[in-house]
Amino acid sequence: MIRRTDLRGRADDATPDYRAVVPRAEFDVEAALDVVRPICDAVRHRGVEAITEYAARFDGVEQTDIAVPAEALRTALDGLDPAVRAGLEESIARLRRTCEAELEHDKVTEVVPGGTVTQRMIPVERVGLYVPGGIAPLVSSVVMNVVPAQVAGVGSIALTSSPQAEHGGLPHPTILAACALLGIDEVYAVGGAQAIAMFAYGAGPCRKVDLVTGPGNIYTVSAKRLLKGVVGIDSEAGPTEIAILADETADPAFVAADLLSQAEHDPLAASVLVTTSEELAADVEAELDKQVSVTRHVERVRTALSGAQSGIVLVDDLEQGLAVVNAYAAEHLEIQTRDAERWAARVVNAGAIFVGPFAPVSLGDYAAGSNHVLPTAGCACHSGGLSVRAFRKAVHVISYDEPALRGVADHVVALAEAEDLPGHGAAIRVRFDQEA
Ligand code: HSO
Ligand code: ZN
Repeated sequence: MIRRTDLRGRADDATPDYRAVVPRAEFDVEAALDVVRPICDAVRHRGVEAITEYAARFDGVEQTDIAVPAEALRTALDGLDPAVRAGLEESIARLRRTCEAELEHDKVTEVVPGGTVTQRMIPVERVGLYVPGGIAPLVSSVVMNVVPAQVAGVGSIALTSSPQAEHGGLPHPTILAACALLGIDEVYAVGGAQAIAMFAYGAGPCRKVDLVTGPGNIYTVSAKRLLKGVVGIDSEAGPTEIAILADETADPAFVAADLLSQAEHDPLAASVLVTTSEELAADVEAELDKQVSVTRHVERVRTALSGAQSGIVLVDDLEQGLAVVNAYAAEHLEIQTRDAERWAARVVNAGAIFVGPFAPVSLGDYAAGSNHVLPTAGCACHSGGLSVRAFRKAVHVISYDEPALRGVADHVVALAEAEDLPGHGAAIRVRFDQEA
């Protein structure tokens, strides 16, 4: 069911290009741009009218209003299963703790006497949060988006999720209940690329936002790429990925269950095991067969595991394994090896790192206190996951008195001359020439 790649003996290649050989999804965001561009243009020019046309076409719902009424949010919370409510409350409390601890405070640096630069952390004023509702109603993504935005101090938070025909054209009731639990009252029943365009341009009752965050499918990821600049975006979070670096000490049942857990998201999900142990590889394959046969979303899981984006990669040793997982830059990376902490400390590219046999990705998906909105498709090379930082801007406030400016005036003038921008130098001189 899952393909194998054997990289043993390749570590001595001059500069092994593991990026080219690790399994990778054929997830062509650029190609999807052609689909997404007319949708975004239509929402820009025709607003709600275009959004409701797409809801009819893609979601099979006839909408009269895209805003979710307050009554529906209240009813959803009243009807929420108590066990799910308790789970959400625990998840919210844990994530809030981490977010509060990570809040950066303003930093004042006295560069010279009388000259200070303050890094002021200013919350983004208005954000639009996207919560996928298509394949599965990702209620936990409500928590992962809303909590950091709230802790960051964002004043205006709007949330959207796709309308569901079986729920009267509203998003899934558990998603609505989570919004109500978190005090979010501006909620829209809009999904896909049209939701990102609604946030970027504003449409009907939804005012334009400054920043859009949240995971999504190829169309929402593509719309985010297209509209970046019109609106701020977090990292591109597309179909999920798990990589596991394991040696012979790993438990094959744990490894297989974790690979399966992310394959369950999407036929395009990627599950990759990088291991030094041929025996573990064989045991994991056997476990996968066993576990897949009794899993609920068997077709989706099989498609994901047998796709080109998934696989078992055999390596000579953990040193080579580390090079492979760093090249892959997985959204989620588990380390199930001897001395797991030590290997984890040397990982440089991963959206989130899960250390040891008792920190599975599923824990992070719901209730570790970490965020599950993470960079995919190799974006972990340059970006981290969603956090309070994403919802704030670090703005420098510059304050110099006269002696402090005088002290650096000649340097500024010299640099301005070097750039052939004498007006810059003059703006310094004018302050002192008047004295002469
Ligand atoms: N693993 C997904 C998040 C998720 N899992 C939501 C379950 N619900 C991407 O990190
Ligand atoms: Zn998940």
